[in-house]
Amino acid sequence: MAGTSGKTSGARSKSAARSKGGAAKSSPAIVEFTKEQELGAYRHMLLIRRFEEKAGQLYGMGLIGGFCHLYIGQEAVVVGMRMASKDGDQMITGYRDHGHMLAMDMDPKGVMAELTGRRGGYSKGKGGSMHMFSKEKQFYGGHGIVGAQVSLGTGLGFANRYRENGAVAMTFFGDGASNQGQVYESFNMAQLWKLPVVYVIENNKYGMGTSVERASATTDLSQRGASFGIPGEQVDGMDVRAVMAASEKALEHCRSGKGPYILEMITYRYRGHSMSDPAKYRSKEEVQKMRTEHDPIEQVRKRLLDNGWASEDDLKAIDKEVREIVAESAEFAQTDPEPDVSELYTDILL
Ligand SMILES: Cc1ncc(C[n+]2csc(CCOP(=O)(O)OP(=O)(O)O)c2C)c(N)n1
Ligand SMILES: [Mg+2]
Repeated sequence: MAGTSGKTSGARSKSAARSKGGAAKSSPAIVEFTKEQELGAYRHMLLIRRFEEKAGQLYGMGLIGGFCHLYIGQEAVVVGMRMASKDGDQMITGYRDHGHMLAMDMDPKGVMAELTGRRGGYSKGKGGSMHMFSKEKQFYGGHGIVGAQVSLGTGLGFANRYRENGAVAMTFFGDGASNQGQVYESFNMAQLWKLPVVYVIENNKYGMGTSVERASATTDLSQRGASFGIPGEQVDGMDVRAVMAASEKALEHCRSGKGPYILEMITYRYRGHSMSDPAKYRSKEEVQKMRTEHDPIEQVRKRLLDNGWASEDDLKAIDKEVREIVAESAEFAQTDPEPDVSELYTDILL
């Protein structure tokens, strides 16, 4: 799905991004998608959602050990970004990472098998949910330490600049992570050396059980690079078209040698922080309102139906196809053998 592009329409700029601060930016307009783009985005977001629902089920059945952070609700962010990116661009993120792997076309079987700790998993069943990588697909993890991936992503950008390979490092982190010290050390270096890094802040409104308002002295996270002169924008992260429009602009900025760019994606996670979350910090009504009024997949589904680009039956067929892929991955994740005991001493630093 990389390399696709849509036609830009100025008419719908209201719900798209806004920008201010150091380097003045005009509001990017929403990209009106073609039929193929709508269908592609729909299928990819649905794959992530169904995969995550299945992972949640397997966790409930006791088949997944350790941590498991689901991405449900945030699908448009990673899919829109991926649609704007080119092959060769890298992606790195934190622990809420399954959606990012699927967006980078990693094999759902390998991801699910890693969750259940099986041999065929991306880290041979020894890494689990937060620690998967694929050099082939340009996915660099999967990191459990909040904010750690920001300096690593900046390093990817440094390598791109050094090698002059034209690639951009898409570095994702959360609203909570945006208050970590190494984020600002990275910003300084990235702007000083004009590194090709898009910093994607996924503002899902909470860091574990703490809202952005309670944790952050300033809540417009897109402006966190202002003191370094890094431009930034807030984007409707529930609308895949807005995400793609802003991402295209940010990626182009980086690719043309102007240095890093910040995109704050305003999004929402429907599930708990991890699988063990009492959810006392928000009301059921708040979650329900986001689901019914802003769901990223429903928005595309409605446009497909309204434009006559797909019938209910067509959409059911896509759902069936996606469910089959997910079922196959779950089957593999339960039948593939666990790693051999001898693997206890491999792939580790002693
Ligand atoms: C350095 C560090 N501090 C604290 C934690 C515990 N912790 C795990 S996730 C998290 C919240 C991060 O929230 P955010 O960056 O908004 O990401 P989200 O979970 O919302 O995707 C915290 C504090 C950690 N893993 N690493
Ligand atoms: Mg958060």
